[in-house]
Amino acid sequence: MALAYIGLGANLDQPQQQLKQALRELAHLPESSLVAQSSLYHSKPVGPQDQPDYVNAVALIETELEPLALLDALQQLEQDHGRIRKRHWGERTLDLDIILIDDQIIDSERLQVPHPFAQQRSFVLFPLSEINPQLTFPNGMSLEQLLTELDNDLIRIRA
Ligand code: ROI
Repeated sequence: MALAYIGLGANLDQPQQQLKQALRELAHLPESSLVAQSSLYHSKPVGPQDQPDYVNAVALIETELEPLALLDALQQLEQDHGRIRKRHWGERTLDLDIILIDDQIIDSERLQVPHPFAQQRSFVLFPLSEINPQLTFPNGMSLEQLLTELDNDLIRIRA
């Protein structure tokens, strides 16, 4: 049994609805259960600025799936949401990223865990801190320390 943090993001086709639906679907992943979810947040795009703002969130799941089986399941969900990806670092209907799996470090062609950019991204770290403010990354960096170096440019969406 592993604990996995999943980052959710969307900026096309009613992004709030995309994320709410995706959270319900995460709760029904095989051999898994949803343990916690952050609020939804509006965030300014990282990458090309000529794209809509994003809605972001983080979920914590408990799963018996192996990392690559989890990745397959998440990619299937992205497909089910009719994922459109127009360009690198561009707009998308649903993005599901594995941020962390326990203290595992995975560096394979298909999957890098922790997510390589997670430690620099406010749209990952602030929702993460809502779920687990005491979190420490496998490289020893604490979430608390990382957050002091980042502007909180997110706007929490009222439920
Ligand atoms: N920017 C924001 N704000 N939120 C995201 O989820 C997101 N996802 C991405 C890129 C294009 C890097 N920018 C993002 O993949």
